[in-house]
Amino acid sequence: MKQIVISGTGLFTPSESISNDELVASFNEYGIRFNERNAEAIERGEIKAMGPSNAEFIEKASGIKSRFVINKSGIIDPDRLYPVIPERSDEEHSLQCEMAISAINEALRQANKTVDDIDAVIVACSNMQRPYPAMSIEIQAAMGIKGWAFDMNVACSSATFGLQMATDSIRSGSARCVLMVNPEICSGHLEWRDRDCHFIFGDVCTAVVIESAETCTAANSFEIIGTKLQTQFSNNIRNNFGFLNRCDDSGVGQRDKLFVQHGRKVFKEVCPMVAEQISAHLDELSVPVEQVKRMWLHQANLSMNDLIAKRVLGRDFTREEAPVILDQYANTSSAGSIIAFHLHRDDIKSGDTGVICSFGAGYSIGSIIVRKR
Ligand code: CO8
Repeated sequence: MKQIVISGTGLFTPSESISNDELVASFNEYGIRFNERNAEAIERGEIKAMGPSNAEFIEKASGIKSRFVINKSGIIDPDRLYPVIPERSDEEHSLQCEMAISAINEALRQANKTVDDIDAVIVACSNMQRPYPAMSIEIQAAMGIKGWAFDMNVACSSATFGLQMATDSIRSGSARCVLMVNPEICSGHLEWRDRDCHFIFGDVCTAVVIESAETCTAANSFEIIGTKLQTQFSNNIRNNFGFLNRCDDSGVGQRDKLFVQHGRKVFKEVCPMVAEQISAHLDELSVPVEQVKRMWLHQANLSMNDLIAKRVLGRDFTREEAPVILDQYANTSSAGSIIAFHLHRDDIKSGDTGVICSFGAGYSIGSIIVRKR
């Protein structure tokens, strides 16, 4: 079977970051103003008073200390609490395209490739900023790439599902070298006025070059020795925003049109599924767990990752074995495990094995077992 490799990765990080203290200060000010404005209705029991958020709770419950965002001023404006992102003309690059170009250029440099070597672009992320034309086709045109492109969405698991699509395409001969890109603008579909989730997400873009080992000239590359995907329907992470919204006026602008989750249930149900999938995947590939030197896990919650890593490895582990980026980046949906892989792989030795794994809404789980060449 054709050997497929990851030969480069790239990361675009927005210039603005919000600490938990800053986030909580503006949220609490919004809450005070909300409660004052609605004092009578709250008194009558018609509206629920907003409770305060707490920076200590956030770090303890999630491990998140800060998040990068495309626009900070709108999110921390206590009269607003959501980003200001001006619309652009159809002649300008869209925001997702702009983020992607920056990440792609770094990934191409690492892979020692030019745009002429690429013949497919997959944009895989939680939300496209428009339905069509596909974001991937705009990015393809902006980069001057020939061939084909398409968008796909499997929420937080989009990148690992995208990696399998890229691997399958190269193996079947429909592409030689694929760019898989994850431009996540989570700040646009997060309810920053809900204390249960206002701290969870950040914005970022990652890009990965996938190609056949025969064409690879990168200084460092990882062979993809196996990909495994799993989905199981759940309403515990849901967003009802969509093009049918305007067809029922009563639902427009309601809370369910942004990210909603039952965090505790997600935690309880998803952790065992993820650990079982990784263990089963290693077994299928006859890779003893002792050979796993690193787990680049989806970055949603520190306790979740610690639980999964401990279950898979069957022992206590060091931070180097399951690196954390969510402290600085928060949950960046599909990009999280790729950021971890991008930032924490230079010390991996030739022959060492690792696992890239994502999990999230759907439910969806993707594991990619890789070996340093
Ligand atoms: N400050 C103070 N108190 C708070 C806050 C806050 N900010 N938030 C909640 N509380 C309160 C709650 O109201 C609750 O109070 P009470 O007991 O009186 O009801 C108490 O603290 C405990 O709340 P929780 O039970 O919710 O707290 P947890 O310990 O469970 O922590 C977490 C909450 C961090 C959300 C945790 O449950 C978690 O991380 N779960 C897993 C989440 C996860 O992995 N989700 C994946 C979703 S991402 C995905 O799939 C992609 C979707 C697409 C991207 C969307 C982009 C926007």
